Amino acid sequence: MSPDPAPSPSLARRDVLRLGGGTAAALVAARTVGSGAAAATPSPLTSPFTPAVAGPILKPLPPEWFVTYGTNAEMRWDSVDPRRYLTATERLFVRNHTTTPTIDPASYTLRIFGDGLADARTPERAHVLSYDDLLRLPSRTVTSLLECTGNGRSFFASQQGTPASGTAWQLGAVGTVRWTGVPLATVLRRLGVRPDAVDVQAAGLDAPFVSGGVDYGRVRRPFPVSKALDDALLVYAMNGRPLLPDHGFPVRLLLPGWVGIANIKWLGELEVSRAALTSPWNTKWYRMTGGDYPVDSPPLTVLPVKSAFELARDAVLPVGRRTVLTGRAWSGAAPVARVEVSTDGGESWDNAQLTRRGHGGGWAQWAYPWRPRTAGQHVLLARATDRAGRTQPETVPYNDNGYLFSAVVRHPVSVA
Ligand SMILES: Nc1nc2c(c(=O)[nH]1)N[C@H]1C(S)=C(S)[C@@H](COP(=O)(O)O)O[C@H]1N2
Ligand SMILES: [Mo]
Repeated sequence: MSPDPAPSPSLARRDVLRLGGGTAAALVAARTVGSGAAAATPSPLTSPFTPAVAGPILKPLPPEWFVTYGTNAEMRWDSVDPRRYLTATERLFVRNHTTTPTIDPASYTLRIFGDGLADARTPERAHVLSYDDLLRLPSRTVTSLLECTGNGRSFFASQQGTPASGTAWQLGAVGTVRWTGVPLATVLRRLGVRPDAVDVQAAGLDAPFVSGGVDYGRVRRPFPVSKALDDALLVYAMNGRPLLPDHGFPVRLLLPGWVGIANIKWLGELEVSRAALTSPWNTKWYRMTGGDYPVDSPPLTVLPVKSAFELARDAVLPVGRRTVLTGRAWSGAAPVARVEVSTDGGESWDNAQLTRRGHGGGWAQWAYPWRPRTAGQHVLLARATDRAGRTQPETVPYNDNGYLFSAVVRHPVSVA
C-alpha cells in the first residue's frame, strides 16, 4: 500500500489536530518494565470522552445508523451518504469480543519483547513505549478498509440455506477510514529484528475472552514479520482525530487489507518470535473449518472482493422514474477494477460507472441509473471484480463460522 496524499473530503480544517509526527529525532525508549520510568508528561491528545458507565460499546448507536447485536453493531447501508467517501468515525461498525475498556493514555504502554528481537527480551524485560513516545515518532497516514471477517454471514442462511454460527451481520461490518500512526517497521527497525524472526503476536488490553466457560485469555493474534515490516501501522488517530475508545484508543494495530481480527484494538503487547506463534484467534477461529474445507486450512489473511448497495433491503423505488442506484465495492488485495449490476435477478448484467476509484486501500464508489418499467418485486445484484482478477462468485463454499461471505448478494426492492 502506498501513502495517500489526497485530502480527505470530510475532514474540515478545524478538525485537524497536530498529531505530533515529524519530530524524527525521537528515539524508541528502551525502558524496561518496572524501571519506574513511566511517562509523566501530559499527552496532547486526551480521550474524546469519559463515560460514566462502562458498557460493551461506548459511542452512541442511533438506530438510523446502526443495527446492534450485543457487543457488536453494524453500519446501516441505507444511512451511507454517497457524497462522502470516508466512513465517519461515529458511524463505523464495532466488533468487540468483550467490552470497550477505558484506557488512560498517561499510563498506557506498549510492551515489545521476544526472541526475534536483535536483543532478545523476555516479557518481564520488554521494551516499553508510552503513548507520547509513539506520538513523537514519524507518522504516516493511509486510507484503508476495515472489515469484519464475518461480514455478510447472515447470507449463508438466507441465500445458501446453511446458517453459520456467529453474529448475523448483513453487509455493514465494513468501513473505509484514514488512519494515522507509526509504521511498525519504524519501531522494529530501531529495536532491531533478527533475520530469522518469523512471527509477531499482537495482544489487546481488553478483558480476557471467556466463552462457554472457557477463558481464552486476551484477544491476540500472530502475523508474519513480513507483514509487520511491510505496511503494519501502530494507529493512534482515525479521520484526523484520536481513536474513539470503541475503536482501540489509545493505540490499535492496522494490517491493511487483512481480516478485521488482525487489527488488534487497545494494543498492549507485541511479541516478535523466531518460532511460529499461535493463539485461539489463528488456530480455533478465523480459519476455515467445516464444510468441505481441509482440517489444516491456513489462518485467514487478505479480505476478498465484495460490494453493497447504499439502499435499504426492501426499499421502495418509483415505477417509470429514473433512480440512480449507488454503492461501494472493495477488496483487500487490489483496487476494484469493475462493478456490474443486474436489475433482473441476475439474468442480465451491465457495467456500473465507477464514480470514485479507491484511495490507497479504500473502497471504490459506483453508480447505476435505473428506470424500472414494471411495478412489483425486483432483485438487484452488484458484482465486483478487483485488479487481482478476483470476481464475486454466485455462491461460496460453506464454513462453520460463516467467514468471508463474498458471493453476490441478492438485494430485494419493491417498485411501486
Ligand atoms: N483487542 C481486541 N481487538 C480486536 C477485537 C477485540 O474484540 N479485541 N475485535 C476484532 C475484530 S473481530 C474486528 S472485526 C475489529 C473491529 O474493529 P472496530 O470495532 O474498530 O470496527 O477489531 C478487531 N480487534
Ligand atoms: Mo471481526
